[in-house]
Amino acid sequence: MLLEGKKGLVLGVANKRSIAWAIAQALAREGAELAFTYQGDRLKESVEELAGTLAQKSPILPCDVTKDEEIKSLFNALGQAFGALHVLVHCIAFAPKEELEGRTVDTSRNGFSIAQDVSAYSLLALAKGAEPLMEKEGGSIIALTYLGAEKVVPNYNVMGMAKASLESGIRYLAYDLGPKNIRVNGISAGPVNTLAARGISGFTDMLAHHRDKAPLKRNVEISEIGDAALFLASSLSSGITGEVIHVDCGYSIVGM
Ligand code: NAD
Ligand code: IMJ
Repeated sequence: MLLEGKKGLVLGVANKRSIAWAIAQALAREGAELAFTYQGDRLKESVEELAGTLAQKSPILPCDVTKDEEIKSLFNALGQAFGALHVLVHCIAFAPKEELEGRTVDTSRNGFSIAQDVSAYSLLALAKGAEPLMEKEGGSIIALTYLGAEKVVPNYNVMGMAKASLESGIRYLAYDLGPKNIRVNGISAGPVNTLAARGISGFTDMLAHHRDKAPLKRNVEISEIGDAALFLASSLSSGITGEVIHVDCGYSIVGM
């Protein structure tokens, strides 16, 4: 039991296909006690139903990351329910749909701002909220990112810039929070067929391309992302902070 006695917060569960849910299952398997957030009433029931399948009863709290007051009440409620926090998992990204097609040069100021706010600034705001609960016993913050931060991926567009900002944020947070024994790392996952991916035109072709080019000649399993998050959450990774680990069957190392 790698996470026996540890308390974690998982943000970004929408349904059973969510990467956040695969990570929650891996953490729970190793004994972590988990709390969940949902974005808006529309997703409340779905998160309650999934969390209900875990052995322990989980606090389930609303959190739209664009709302300062929801982040504040989240950590107030978590402080009362948990006392200390050891793990925070950020699986949140959003850009307006029209920005994820066509040319990046056509990105609107508002689309850029929303992508950065939801997908990158939110990590800073959540880390600040978690800090008083995490500094008690040390902790691990984990955020999900994508190759589009480093290389041009057609249609990823403004989300690529948001993920570049998120990855830089991981390093600056690691620097600030390291003295408090709070580690901050990222997982750069290969493409997975989730809600956030399914709407994208040509996604099935992208999965096939990824599978053919990746050294392991297959796509990543969602449980492999869960296991990597478990590693980063546990003391097995105690010397690692400010790092982004690729869990992509090796795709990102290939030049041609
Ligand atoms: P998903 O749709 O299941 O999860 C995205 C989550 O973001 C949803 O739960 C949604 O409610 C949440 N969200 C969006 N706006 C929010 C807001 N304002 N406040 C709070 N929550 C908000 O899809 P997913 O693929 O599991 O995405 C999780 C993370 O993984 C994202 O950061 C995504 O960029 C990243 N990622 C996904 C892939 C992929 O191929 N699916 C690959 C690499 C990285
Ligand atoms: C998303 C767009 C374009 C190409 C893409 C993706 N590829 C992958 C994704 C190749 C793997 C999925 N991904 C890594 C994401 O981070 C998705 C974020 C996202 C998805 C949507 C769809 C619905 C919507 N807004 C979104 N905002 C962010 O309206």
